[in-house]
Amino acid sequence: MAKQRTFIMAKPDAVQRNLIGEIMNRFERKGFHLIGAKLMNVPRELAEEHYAEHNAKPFFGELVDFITSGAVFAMVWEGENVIATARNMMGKTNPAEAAPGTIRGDFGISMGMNIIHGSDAPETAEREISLWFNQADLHEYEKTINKWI
Ligand code: DAT
Ligand code: MG
Repeated sequence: MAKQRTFIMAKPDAVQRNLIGEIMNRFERKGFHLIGAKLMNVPRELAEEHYAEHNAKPFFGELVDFITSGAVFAMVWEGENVIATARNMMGKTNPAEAAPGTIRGDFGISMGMNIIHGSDAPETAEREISLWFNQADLHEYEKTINKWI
């Protein structure tokens, strides 16, 4: 399995509820490698571009309102099969259906306030990473534990 990178975002509800550390802790303990991270308020155009696949859906306006309603914490994580594994760690989109032990299952409130975003496929990850991060803000560095994970 090849090493991948994925875009993960702690949504405004996660930031407001002091869950940034909890989320990062789960990815760190799982053995993933942090490549970039930033706290930011999201410009409306960026939120619309990020969620462009949903722009014809009835919830699109609400979704963009929510993502721009407070600061988010954007991250890029690297590791073996990280894209699909992160989606499993997040749990189903609807927190009511997300299994206990997943991030959304443990902390999510509703379909809107579901704590976290994660890229859903390699092409999406590439698109989202370049949409949210400048190359200069992505950092390659070695950890000596790498040979174990
Ligand atoms: P995911 O975030 O699991 O990739 P998605 O891409 O289908 O899910 O939808 C993006 C976000 O839009 C999702 O995290 C929450 C919101 N959303 C999705 N379906 C919705 C719905 N039926 N009503 C309200 N919000 C919805
Ligand atoms: Mg999605």
